[in-house]
Amino acid sequence: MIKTPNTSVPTQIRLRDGPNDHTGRVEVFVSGANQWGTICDDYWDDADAGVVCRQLGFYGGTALKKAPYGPGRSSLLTSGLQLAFV
Ligand SMILES: [Ca+2]
Repeated sequence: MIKTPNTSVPTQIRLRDGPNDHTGRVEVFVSGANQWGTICDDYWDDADAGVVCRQLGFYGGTALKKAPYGPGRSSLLTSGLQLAFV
């Protein structure tokens, strides 16, 4: 479950444009907009990365900032995302 500031909706997550299948830019599917969006790195930390990676079936994750795998093509940007396991 991903919590955004004002909604709490099941959604999809994927990694894009990384050097392997367990590294990349995090993108979330925003069902309201019906499109994939990228995550701004405000408040983005290892705790959030851990939630994303476990949701993708990995043991844990490390947060990288400053878009090392590019800004993505989507104009949809989710900012201030705080992730937690519920
Ligand atoms: Ca955080």
